[in-house]
Amino acid sequence: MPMETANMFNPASKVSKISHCSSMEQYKQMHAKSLKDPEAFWGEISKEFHFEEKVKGKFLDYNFDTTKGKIFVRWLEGAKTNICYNCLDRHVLAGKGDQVAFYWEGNDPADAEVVTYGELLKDVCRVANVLKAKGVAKGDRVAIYMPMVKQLVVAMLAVARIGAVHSIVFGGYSADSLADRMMDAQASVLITADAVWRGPKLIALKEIADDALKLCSAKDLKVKMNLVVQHMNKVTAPQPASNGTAANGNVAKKTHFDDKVNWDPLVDVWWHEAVSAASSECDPVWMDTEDPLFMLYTSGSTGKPKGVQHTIGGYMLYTATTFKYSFDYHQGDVYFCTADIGWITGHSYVTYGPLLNGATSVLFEGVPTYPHTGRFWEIIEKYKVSKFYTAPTAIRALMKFGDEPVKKYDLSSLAVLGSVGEPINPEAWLWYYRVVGDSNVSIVDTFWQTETGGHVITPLPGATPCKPGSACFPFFGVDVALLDEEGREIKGEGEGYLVFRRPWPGIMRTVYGNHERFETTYFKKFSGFYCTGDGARRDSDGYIWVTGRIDDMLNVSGHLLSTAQVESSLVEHPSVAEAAAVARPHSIKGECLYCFVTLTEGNTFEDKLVAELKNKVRSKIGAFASPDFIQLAPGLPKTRSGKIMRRVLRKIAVGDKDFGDISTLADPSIVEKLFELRPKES
Ligand code: 6R9
Repeated sequence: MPMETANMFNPASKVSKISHCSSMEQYKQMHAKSLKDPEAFWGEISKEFHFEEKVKGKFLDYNFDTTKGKIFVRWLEGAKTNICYNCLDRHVLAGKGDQVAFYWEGNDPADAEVVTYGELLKDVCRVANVLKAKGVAKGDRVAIYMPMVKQLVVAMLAVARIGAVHSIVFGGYSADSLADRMMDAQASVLITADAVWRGPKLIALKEIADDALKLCSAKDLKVKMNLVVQHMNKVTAPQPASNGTAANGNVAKKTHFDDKVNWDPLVDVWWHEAVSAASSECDPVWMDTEDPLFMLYTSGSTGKPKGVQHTIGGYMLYTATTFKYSFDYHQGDVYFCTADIGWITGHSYVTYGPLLNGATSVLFEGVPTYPHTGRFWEIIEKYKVSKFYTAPTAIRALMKFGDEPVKKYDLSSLAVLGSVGEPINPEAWLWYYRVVGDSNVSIVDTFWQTETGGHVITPLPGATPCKPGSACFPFFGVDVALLDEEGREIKGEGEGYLVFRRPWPGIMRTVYGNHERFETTYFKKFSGFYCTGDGARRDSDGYIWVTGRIDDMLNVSGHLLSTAQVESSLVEHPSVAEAAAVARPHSIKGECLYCFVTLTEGNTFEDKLVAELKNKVRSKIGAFASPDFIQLAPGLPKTRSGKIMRRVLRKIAVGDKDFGDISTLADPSIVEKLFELRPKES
């Protein structure tokens, strides 16, 4: 293939004839216009949406420079809108009430449901009325802890409809994590479900939520209602195989759900009972564009998660526009994003972006390998999916089963394949392109963050010739710069801190309840720039290659964790005096956790302790954070000022003796000792 020798992949023929942006020329013009005249660029786009009142103040006002005062960003000042109205009513009023909004595909292939825009609107209004009747009003925070079911989308839109603020906590988080987030947000209502099957595993959401509510009430947070979706009676349970293991060979912890959830009549309310009694009409509350829409917690380098807060107007324009251009969305497409709504990708590209465009999507409850390793491909064939969006960790996990599970299905409907969550290695990129995409699709490697609201660096199908592993070029409105340690700009080729010089509409506005933390985390390091915390390289053709985090963050299967968060869970164990966590490359997860623990006097390092420590991290943070390796550390490599030299620990984790300069360590001899104590299986 000639394109391959040049290491450049031209935009696929499938989309190039019709794409919204069909050449690099057009991309460059649009990008230049978006920077030169943001008001004209986004003003034109905003005409597609309903604003109850027009902009009265400045279209864009901001300060990115901590030396000049408070950091702030305001778009569309004085305008009033409602994002739920724009996601639903606008399409229903335009006669699209019967169009499918979601094909819900259950954990078991036998479970499926279709939801139209019209039905979604009615359900949303009913739930909005239930919330209103409980006294939930504009600005109140509602926590949501749910599986990937349509009621999750309904819940978030109902909250937005009445001007309240949603705070969704991923269903894989532990009771502690849920309680921490609810307390930080001071949430007055929780919405959850009885339980869910994820692959062969049962996740008892209500039980976990009950534990979280106990923790909240011990700290004086009064939760008015726990609205519970009854889900388990509608779904097919995994069939245990005759040898007592569940269908795919993994032993399920529980293989049945006994229908009995604990019930506290003072707070617990069944969703189906409340909703069936509620009216299916509910006027939207017209909100200021800069009113908060939601907060979503993301790991912070000090350990305590940050409530990243997004506002309504800018987020609406940005998620809608990135969805339209990055996936080259057209009416008639069927779109499938595999991310859980509990993460930002699900917020922006399962719910808001697609619905704002009136798109038809697949909402998938399950996992890629259940009941078989071709499940994604089976779903793509079943619904004739044209745009597909997943994470490198899933691609790598599926790659290891070879091409055969992919080739079993007709994937000819695919035109755009997206990737998100971490840098995608060229090998996985090429497999995605060739095997899944039959060398006839556009791959979009979308770089962005919870904080950015939507894609900030991404190729555009039909326009951008791709290089495998590069996220390519900035999206409209995004002004990229690379800086060196001293804050000097690196022009042309080079590597440095990835920063943005000005706000795009979807950027976060604050850390909930802690504006100072927002300023210090993102703006203190380089005055006048938003700092992503990632490093990046610009090549001689101007392509951006994101190289990964340059702070103390770990990226496990595309989920960010901070070293501090993991370490503080470990030291909670009475046998642990001190701990240090680093990332070690992992063929499927991208990175996995490798932890070092120093024990308190009188304790011995044995398998039982290792198991307990792994469990500790699981129960404090969530199963996805479970460390792969834990090793004994008689001491940690610290500088004389007491800072742990993590680069040395990273070397030990991979068995590399090339430690570099360790002369600044208080006790350099500890490094050899640690190397010797590496666990055998590592
Ligand atoms: C959307 C999301 C953000 C961090 C980000 C970076 C990494 C995400 C990437 C990528 C390279 C990509 N990241 N997408 N790195 N290429 N296409 O993942 O948000 O969970 O906040 O994580 O993920 O390190 O800073 P979030």
